[in-house]
Formats: sequence, C-alpha cells, structure tokens
Amino acid sequence: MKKTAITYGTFDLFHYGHLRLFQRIKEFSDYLIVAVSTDEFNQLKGKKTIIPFENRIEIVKNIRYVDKVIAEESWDQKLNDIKNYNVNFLVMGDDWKGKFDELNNYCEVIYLPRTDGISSSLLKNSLSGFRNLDISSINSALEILQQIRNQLS
Ligand code: C2G
Repeated sequence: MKKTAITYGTFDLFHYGHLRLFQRIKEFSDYLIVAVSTDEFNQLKGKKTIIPFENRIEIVKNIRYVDKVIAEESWDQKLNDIKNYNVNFLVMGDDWKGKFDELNNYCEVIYLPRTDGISSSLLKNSLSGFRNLDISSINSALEILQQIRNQLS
C-alpha cells in the first residue's frame, strides 16, 4: 500500500540539508509531497528569502525524491493537506520537534535530525560577507596571486 509523506519548508538556497531530508523521507515512504512556503507566507513567518517562490518551488519540483509540490500559504493548512492527500507521515527536521504533535491524531508525525553544518541562513551570511568585500582587498589578493604565479613560473 502506497505510503505518502508530506513536509513543509521555505527551501531557500536549496542545499544538501534539504536534499538529505527528502532522501531519508523516501527511505520509508513511496510518495513525497513537499509544500513550499510562498513569499507572502514567509513574510508572515518573518523569514527573508533570497530566491523567489517561483524559483524555489521549481527547484524542489525537480528533485528526484519529490513526487508532488504544493504551495504552503498558511500555518493551518496541514490538516487539510493530510486529509486531501491521504498522508501517512508528516515529516519535519527536529528544529520543529513537538510543534506539530497535535496532528498525530491524523497521521504519524516524524521529526528527523537536521543535517549539521548547513543552513540557508549560513549561506546567506557568507554571501553577504562577499558582498561587503571591498574592491581593494580583492585587488591585493590578486596581486598576491600574481606574485605566487611569478614565483612558480
Ligand atoms: N533542514 C534540515 N537540515 C538542515 C536545514 C534544514 O533537515 N541543515 C530541514 C528543516 O528542519 C525543515 C526543512 O529542512 O524541516 C526546511 O527547512 P526550511 O526551509 O528552513 O523551512 P522552515 O523555514 O523551517 O519552514 O510549516 C513549516 C515551515 O514552513 C517550515
């Protein structure tokens, strides 16, 4: 019997933490629905994103483990989604541990360990770091590289 899982998220700057989550969900389910937070919902969540919703959902849709994508537009759509799609498992990373336990009455709620060392905010911070890099430090780095090349040649 086909086991359906659903997970919810922003999936900004898609990275291997998101990928590992999908991979692990498909180890115990046959069909994975991913609900991607819209830009408007992220505003409600107080979450700034770099990549617009249209592109975030396009990337998620093309991940091999994902069978269907839907928009996540509100906190309280989960129960409807569980009923509409006959969901067996609601799966989230364990930063959400306990937050959706009330839905255990409708499906199995599973929290999986987050993947260490990566997060969209980590990527955002390093990107903003580069943005602040001024042209003079780039030039001096280039000079050093040129000197090294001269010594090597
Ligand atoms: N995640 C993970 N490992 C990471 C980063 C994220 O397992 N290194 C998981 C999170 O635990 C979450 C999912 O990937 O289950 C998506 O993470 P976000 O895009 O940050 O989603 P979030 O903003 O937490 O939105 O209604 C639920 C919310 O929409 C979840």
